[in-house]
Amino acid sequence: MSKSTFLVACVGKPSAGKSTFLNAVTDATAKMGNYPFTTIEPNRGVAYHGITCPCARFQKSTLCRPRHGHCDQGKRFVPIEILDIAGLVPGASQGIGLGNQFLDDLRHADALIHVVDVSGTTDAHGKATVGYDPSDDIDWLRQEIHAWIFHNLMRKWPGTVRRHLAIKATPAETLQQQLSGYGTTLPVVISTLEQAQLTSPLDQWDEDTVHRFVATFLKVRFPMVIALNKIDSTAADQNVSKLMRKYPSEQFVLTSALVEHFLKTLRDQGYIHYREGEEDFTTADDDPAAGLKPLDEKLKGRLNNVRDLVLFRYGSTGCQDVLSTIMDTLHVIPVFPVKNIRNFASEGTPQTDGIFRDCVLIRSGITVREFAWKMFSEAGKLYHTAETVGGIQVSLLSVDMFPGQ
Ligand SMILES: Nc1nc2c(ncn2[C@@H]2O[C@H](COP(=O)(O)OP(=O)(O)OP(=O)(O)O)[C@@H](O)[C@H]2O)c(=O)[nH]1
Ligand SMILES: [Mg+2]
Repeated sequence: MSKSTFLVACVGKPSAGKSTFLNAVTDATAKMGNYPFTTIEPNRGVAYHGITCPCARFQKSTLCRPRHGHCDQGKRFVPIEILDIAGLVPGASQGIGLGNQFLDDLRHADALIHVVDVSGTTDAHGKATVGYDPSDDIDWLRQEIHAWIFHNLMRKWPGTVRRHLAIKATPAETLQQQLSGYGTTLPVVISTLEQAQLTSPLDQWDEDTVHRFVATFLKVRFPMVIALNKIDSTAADQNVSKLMRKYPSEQFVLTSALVEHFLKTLRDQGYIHYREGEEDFTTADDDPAAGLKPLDEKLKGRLNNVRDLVLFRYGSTGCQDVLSTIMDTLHVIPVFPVKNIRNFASEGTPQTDGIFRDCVLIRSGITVREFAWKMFSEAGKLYHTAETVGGIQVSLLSVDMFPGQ
């Protein structure tokens, strides 16, 4: 995947279902297991976000040839990279469990999915139990990510402040430099300072001020959607209501990663017709002419349970909804960088090689400079060699520039 691919990382305690979720929404085949720390090395997979491609409105669909993903007559499927990391436990930022090196895997994520096990069958360390109340999991996980960033900042704080005073930098410039390892740009730091209402000089900041900064930075830099997973289990309803009452302003999506993965597997084996995110599937019994393999009694029973416990009750397995919720709440927009604004060809390739070859998903409100930074070597160059149209330097071609798109 290129550096500019939108990256979403799954976080959560061991056995919450992060790897199952990854396998459910991508073609990855990550190891899944009902014991803690099944995943040690991060797993990656590619999911697709469906958007309208501008090739359709210019009646040029036959020329559209995406470099990544694909375009089906104007319906474009843009790749999103999903990262699944090792489970985090309380104290992870201080090295407990498998330690804090795994937090480093999150540094370049554009957004996080916190996979929470609402079945109550695994404790905070991912060990099998009964009747566990998951309502504290959201707080402690956020605290661990907070502590990881806070400690990284505080370790170098005296030196940071000395240098800050010596070179007379602005607080935003100094903090951006300290946070550059998290792919942080100056506008992100400025926005964090504004939202946290921090105006005092950096050399007057105490630990509480740094905590306030980090808490806001976390929200701005690593926005999070929470997948309440294992809704197919018996205690799920009760725990879901508890969590929703406790956190009325969080973005929750109810999921059964296991069911989504199961349905995709049966589809690939020719037992059912099923499309990701749909509210039902078709079996040979439902439609004898569909060319599907017959089901034995055991499979029929399992599929009946899937309908009763998940699909009829919740409308879908929720896994695709997690991705669309991220795209909606972050106001992610597609941008199509082109070399030539008249024929939509790309840098370095003639129009005969196809048009609208690149599509980058970005959070709306991003500046051209930030975008060029995000694309770095690939589009940084495009940005500098952009066309002049009617006396105006046009750096980017974005769907936002097409009214009615
Ligand atoms: N009932 C049910 N079980 C699930 C669901 N998702 C995952 N599981 C089960 O939960 C267990 C843990 O799943 P994994 O995907 O390996 O969990 P993980 O979060 O990646 O765990 P670590 O790699 O140890 O951090 C497995 O036995 C899965 O089958 C679900 O939606 N419903
Ligand atoms: Mg795993």
